[in-house]
Amino acid sequence: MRFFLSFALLTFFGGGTAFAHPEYLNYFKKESGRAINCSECHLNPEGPAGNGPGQIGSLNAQQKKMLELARQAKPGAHITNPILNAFGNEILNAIGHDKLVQLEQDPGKIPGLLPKNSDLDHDGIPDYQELLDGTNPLDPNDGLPWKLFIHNFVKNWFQIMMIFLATVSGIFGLCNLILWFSIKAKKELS
Ligand SMILES: [Ca+2]
Repeated sequence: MRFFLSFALLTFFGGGTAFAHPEYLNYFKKESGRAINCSECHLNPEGPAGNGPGQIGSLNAQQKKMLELARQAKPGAHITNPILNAFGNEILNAIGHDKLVQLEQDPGKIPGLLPKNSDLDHDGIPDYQELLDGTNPLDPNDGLPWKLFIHNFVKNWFQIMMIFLATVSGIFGLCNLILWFSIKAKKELS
């Protein structure tokens, strides 16, 4: 499972200097016990520094303006940072740039500041919880197995119940058919 917090490169959050901020990454890596990489929050799995797709060096003039606006994001903003993915932007807009930079020293507060009902990949596990779990909030197939099981069971309980009833009915019918053949055979022999 790929993970996360490319927070390692919330570079951009730091005010424009392209260097890594390992505090976020180290915190959630330790808390979840899972491997984490930049693609959790950034468009490029290598993070923001570089000239590849989704990295600062590849931004055009308009995207650079968006990046500047993102550096001024306040809590509740609706800004798209061109180097962040949907989850990275969710964090930025929920917390705001300045507060997020402050939380570099206390990353454990970040999940509590995210929307409680946001589930970007619709897998039934809220984004903030996936952050804590070390799973990818943008991948519906990446989640703690038992949480995904519960979500899918609740979501598909009617179909599961119908399959169960059909199976039980089929077995019951087959048993009675065998019994009928057995009785008939005994009568013919006697
Ligand atoms: Ca989710």
